[in-house]
Amino acid sequence: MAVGIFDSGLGGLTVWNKVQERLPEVDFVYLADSAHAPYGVRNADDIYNLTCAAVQRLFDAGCDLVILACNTASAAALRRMQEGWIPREKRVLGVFVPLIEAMTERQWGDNSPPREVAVNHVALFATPATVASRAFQRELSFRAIGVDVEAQACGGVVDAIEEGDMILAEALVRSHVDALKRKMPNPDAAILGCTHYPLMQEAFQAALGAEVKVFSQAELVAASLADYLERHPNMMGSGEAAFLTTGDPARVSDRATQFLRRQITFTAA
Ligand code: DGN
Repeated sequence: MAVGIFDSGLGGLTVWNKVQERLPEVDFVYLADSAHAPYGVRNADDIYNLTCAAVQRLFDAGCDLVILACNTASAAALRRMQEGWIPREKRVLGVFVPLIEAMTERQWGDNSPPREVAVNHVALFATPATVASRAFQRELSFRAIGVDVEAQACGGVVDAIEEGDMILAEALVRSHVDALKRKMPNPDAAILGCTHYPLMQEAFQAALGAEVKVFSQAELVAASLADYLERHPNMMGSGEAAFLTTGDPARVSDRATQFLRRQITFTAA
């Protein structure tokens, strides 16, 4: 049994990289829907249909558990998928829960009333679709009070990363942080609400200033999945990973190898 990891492109590799460091004996199948990336500028129906098709592909590859390592899909599609699309014997998890658990310092199953948390002024950086969904603010409001969230839709950053143009990606990060600071001059925490953004974490931290605590999902999701798999030891395998893409495997392999600084070979999905 393998764990499926899905993203519209390469961003989910930041999650896979941390997860396999923590769980070297788990088998993974990674699927990048590169032919349809970026999802962040698509409408909710489109994102839902593409995400269902990708997750079905991972079910067909033998995955009983799939991580949507994509905030855009988690925000726009996961709830709807959970309302009846997911077969009873399969599990699909998103990337919001570990982030909100870390920010609010409380477990997901803790259904006590919302309460004050350590951070008050939070900058959220995400794709236009994730920002438009307001899913993060909705989930947070069930658990925390007194948190002012200012969201910045970071148009262009995912495309620049997928193109391997890190100079453009850095310039865009700086301009999105400036735009955020015009709305919220002194955030005390920032959320990198897109799995591509850990690749730009230094640029975000530099533009925000060292005093801003940056929450990045890769490690949080890895810790949460490790916790889940420790409770489900039947999912341990022999540490193999397969990488599938709906795009051009040679091109996607080149980019992935460049990002993770290790050989990653994609084949056609
Ligand atoms: N990595 C995806 C996310 O976390 O939202 C980016 C989605 C996209 O295609 N823009």
